[in-house]
Amino acid sequence: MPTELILHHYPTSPFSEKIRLILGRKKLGWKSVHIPSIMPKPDVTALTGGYRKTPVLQVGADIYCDSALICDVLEHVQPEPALYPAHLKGVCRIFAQWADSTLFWAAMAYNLQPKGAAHMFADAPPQAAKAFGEDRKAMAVNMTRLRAADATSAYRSYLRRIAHMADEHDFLFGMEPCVADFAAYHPLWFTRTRVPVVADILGITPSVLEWMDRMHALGQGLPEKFSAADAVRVASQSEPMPHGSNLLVDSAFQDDHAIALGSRVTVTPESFGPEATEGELVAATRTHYSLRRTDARTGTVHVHFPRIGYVLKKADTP
Ligand SMILES: N[C@@H](CCC(=O)N[C@@H](CS)C(=O)NCC(=O)O)C(=O)O
Repeated sequence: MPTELILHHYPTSPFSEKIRLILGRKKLGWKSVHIPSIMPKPDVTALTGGYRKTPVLQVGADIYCDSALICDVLEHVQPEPALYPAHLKGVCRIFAQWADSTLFWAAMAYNLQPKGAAHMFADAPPQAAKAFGEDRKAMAVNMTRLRAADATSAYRSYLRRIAHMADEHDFLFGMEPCVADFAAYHPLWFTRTRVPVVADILGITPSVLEWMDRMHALGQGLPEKFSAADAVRVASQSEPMPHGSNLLVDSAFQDDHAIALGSRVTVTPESFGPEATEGELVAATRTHYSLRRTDARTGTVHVHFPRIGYVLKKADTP
């Protein structure tokens, strides 16, 4: 059974930074495949069947989409130290979901204000900024875009709230980091490292900066360079893990959509990124969906999505 963790990511991706630090916290070895930050991404979509967001975790012929689901997989692979400590189980997931959505989009609208965006692309050819802007515009479905001034107000308030937590203990909910810390860290990391010209906003909350230093010190585990071609080869030479014994926590069927297992379905992100993945529904559990699909390059793979944040439909329904 394959156990090698292959992370498809790129260095400047915030959600990837969340996962890289969790790999560090859990002291895991992993294969690092750098992927493009804009479309086209032919190797990624050969594995996922359409999903194009970053990061994606591959284990053999099993493809795990979305950092929230990747957290579940890593907790299963290496339970200690825990991302979801028993006494924080509910609150840390709820906080992480807020951080990955509300905090993330306020921070990104702040980060990408004209001064930040100009800095990001200062050394790149002019067409790079244009291509990036067009790519992200095409992804922006079902999204509320904050204006820079409103984003600044929200981001500042959120930083103060996080500071109230960081003032109390080393990490947000106590002396050890949990999933909430990793989710809150990555948008702030982007501000600090990618757009230092607007990072003065972090200076109003010194305890947040100290907490960020502690997060950074967790490291990134043991990455080893790997090529996209090798990753595709690993998928083609592996069988998907049997349902019920893969790296996900649950396997009981939960039918909220009146869609039977074995149906042809699509799974699409609720917002940001309209690309759908189509396949045969092989699992729909309390926490996730799994689709079986076959690609000329990868052979048969199982592509897994979290239930929350994704739309499940019968294929060929509008
Ligand atoms: N809910 C997703 C969000 C992922 C996401 O939005 N990632 C950004 C980069 S950090 C992205 O996909 N940007 C476009 C791209 O990389 O193609 C997750 O938690 O993984």
